[in-house]
Amino acid sequence: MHTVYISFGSNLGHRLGYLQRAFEALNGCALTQIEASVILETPALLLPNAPRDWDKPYLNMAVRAKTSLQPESLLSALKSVEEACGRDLNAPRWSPREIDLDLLLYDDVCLQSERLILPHPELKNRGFLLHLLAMLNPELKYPGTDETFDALAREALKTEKPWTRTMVLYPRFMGIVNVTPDSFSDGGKYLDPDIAIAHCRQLISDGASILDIGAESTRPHSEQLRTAEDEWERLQPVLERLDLTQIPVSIDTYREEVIEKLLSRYKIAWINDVSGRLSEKTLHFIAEKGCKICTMHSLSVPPRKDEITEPPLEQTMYSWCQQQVERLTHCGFELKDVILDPGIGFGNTPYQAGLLFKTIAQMKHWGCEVLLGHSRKSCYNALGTYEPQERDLETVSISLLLKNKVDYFRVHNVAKHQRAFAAQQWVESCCEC
Ligand code: A4P
Ligand code: MG
Repeated sequence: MHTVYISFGSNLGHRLGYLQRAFEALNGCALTQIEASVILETPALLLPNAPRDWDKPYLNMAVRAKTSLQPESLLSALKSVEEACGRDLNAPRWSPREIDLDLLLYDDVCLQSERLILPHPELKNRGFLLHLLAMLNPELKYPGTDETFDALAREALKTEKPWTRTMVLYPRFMGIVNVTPDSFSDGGKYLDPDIAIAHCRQLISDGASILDIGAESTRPHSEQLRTAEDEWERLQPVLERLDLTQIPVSIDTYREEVIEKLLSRYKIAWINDVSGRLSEKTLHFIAEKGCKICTMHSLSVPPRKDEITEPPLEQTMYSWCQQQVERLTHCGFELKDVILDPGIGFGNTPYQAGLLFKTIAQMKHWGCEVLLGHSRKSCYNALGTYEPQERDLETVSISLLLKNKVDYFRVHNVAKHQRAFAAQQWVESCCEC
C-alpha cells in the first residue's frame, strides 16, 4: 500500500456538496484509510488576464490515504471522479470548476511523465496547500529533501495568510430558515423573502449541506396557520428566488396540499415531516418524485406539555422507528432516502432529552440516516436560564459529543458549528504517519 496526499478544490455551485461527493466516490474504491484535513476558504488564484467572473473563492482541502493503485492509474481514477461530479474536463485551464482533484504526493516518489508530475508542480507555490499538509503532518518531508512541511508552510505564510476561516467535510449541517413571525429563537427575522434569501446564502456560505425552510412555527403553543394557502404564500417567494439546482433544500411541512404543490413545481431535496403521519398517498407521491423524507417522532404538533411519552422511552422509539421504516418502504422509499429524527422537545421531557441524546446511536440500526434537531431547544433550560438565541454553546457541545452517531445536525448557527468542528478535525487528523 502507498501513502498519498490529494488536494480537493471547488469554486462552482454548492462547493461543500462537491467536496463531499468526490470524497465519497474515492473512499473505499481508489483510496482506503482516508483522512480529511479541515477545509479552507481561499481567494481564487488566477492566471493573468483571466475573466473577472472567474474570481470566485475556493474551498480547498487535502486528504491523506492509502492506495494500491500505481500513480498513473490513480490519476485516471481522480479524473473519472471529476467527470462524474460534472466537471468539464475540456474547460480552459484554471477556469472555475465543480471539483479539482490533484495528486500532491505519492510516497516520496519524484517523477515527470507526459500526464503526471510528482510532487505536484504547484505544491511549493501554494501556501494554503503547504498549510493543509503541515496540519495533517508537520514532520512530513518534501520528497527528496530534508524540508518539513512545518518549515515550508511557515516560510510560505510569512507575509500573508490567504484564508479567513475553516470548516469540515462531516458531519453535515442542516441550516434552519424560519419564514415565520413566531419561531422560538428567530421568529419574525426572516419573514421578508429578500432577508430570508440572504440568510439562505449565508448559511450555505457558512458550510450548510442543506437548508430547511419552514413557514409555520411548531414551537410549543404556537398558533397554527389557518390554511395551506397561507403557508404557500410564505414559501413561494423564497423558492422562486433560490437556485434549487445549486442549493439542496428541505421543506418543513406536513400539509399534504402544500407538498403536492411544492413537488409539482420545484426541485425539493427533502420533505421534513414533523408530524410523522403523512397519508400513504402523499408518501407515495414524495417517493415517486425522488424526494427524500425526514420523519420525526412527535405525539402532537405543536408539542403539548401533557402529551409525553411514557417510560420506557427507548422501547417507544424502537417501535416507532420500526413502524416508520415499514410504512415508508411500503410507500416506495429506499432506506437511503429515509431520515429518522427523534424529535427533541416533541413528546419528551427535558430529562428524556438526555436519554435520547444518549441512545440516539441505536437509531442507526435501521439502515437510515439520522437527524438531530436539538438547536437552542428548551431542554437546555435544565442547565441555566438562557434566551433561545443564547443557547448555541450548549447546542454545539452536544453536536460535538454526537458527531459519529448523527448524520445531520439541524442547527440555527452553522458558522459556530463549523468553527468548533474544524478545531477538533485538525487535531484528530494530525499524525506523524
Ligand atoms: N497533471 C500533472 N501532474 C499532476 C498531478 N500531480 N495531479 C496533469 C493532477 N494532475 C496532474 O490538470 C491538468 C493536467 O495536469 C491533468 O490532466 C494531468 O494530466 P487539471 O486538474 O485537469 O486542470 P487544472 O486544475 O486547470 O490545471 P492544474 O495545472 O492542475 O492547475 P491547479 O494547480 O489544479 O490549479 N485558487 C485557489 N484558491 N484554490 C485552488 O485550488 N486551483 C487552481 C487550479 C487555480 N486557482 C486556485 C486553485
Ligand atoms: Mg488540477
